[in-house]
Amino acid sequence: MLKKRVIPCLDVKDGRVVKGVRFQGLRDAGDPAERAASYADHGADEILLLDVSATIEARRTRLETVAAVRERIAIPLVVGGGVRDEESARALLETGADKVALNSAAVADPSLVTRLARLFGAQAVLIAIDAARAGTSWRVLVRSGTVTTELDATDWAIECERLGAGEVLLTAWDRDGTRSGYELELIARVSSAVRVPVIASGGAANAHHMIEALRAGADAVLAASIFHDGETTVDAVKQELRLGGMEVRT
Ligand code: 0VR
Repeated sequence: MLKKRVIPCLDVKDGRVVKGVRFQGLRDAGDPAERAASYADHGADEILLLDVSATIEARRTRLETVAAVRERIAIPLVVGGGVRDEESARALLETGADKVALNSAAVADPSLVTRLARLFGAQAVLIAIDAARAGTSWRVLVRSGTVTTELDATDWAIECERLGAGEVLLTAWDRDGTRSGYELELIARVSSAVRVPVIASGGAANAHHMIEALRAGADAVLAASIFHDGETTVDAVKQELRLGGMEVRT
């Protein structure tokens, strides 16, 4: 049984960690390198750095953020936000990211998934799917949740696996920052539809929510709010996951 991963997420805007609800009302949540080092010291299995800066200029400075975080942690580092093409992906990987996460650019040009997987390996390419509930299914959102596409989230995950993505980062927009629990039905649908690992994201309030998401089929659980606000720590939730019968790395 593959060990389950706990992945703190650092949403970064203009070089600072931020956190909001449904991607809105972003408040300052500290320095990325300090946060990453602390989470790694407390047993994080991986760190996701998600650049949510709007301006291209702010995005240029994010390589400094990636380098600063890279210096502080030895665990895998995933970087997403504004990955548009081979050049921007290569710049991130050369700066120290182990994997890149694609969202809007992949929706705009699905062949980019295949090109990056061929260049860097499937294991280095995540498809980040931000999904908003639409009746009994979920639609794919792009551009930081501001544009709803016609794409069904599960169909899109299947397509991206076919195109060569090595992992799915599945964020439930409705749940983001709400501490109301993960979107379990969405996780179950996507994780039963693809063979690649699925990272559940959005809504975690505690280890119980994480156990629910893992039992629904996720291979890893991502959280931001509860870690940034100090409500719990990575090692505390991993201890509870173990007690809940989950295989986690020590
Ligand atoms: P919580 O654990 O509920 O705080 O959320 C985890 C995860 O959903 C968020 O850290 C992250 O995916 C939110 N994403 C975006 C964004 C945040 C601000 C602006 C844009 C985006 O485009 O994903």
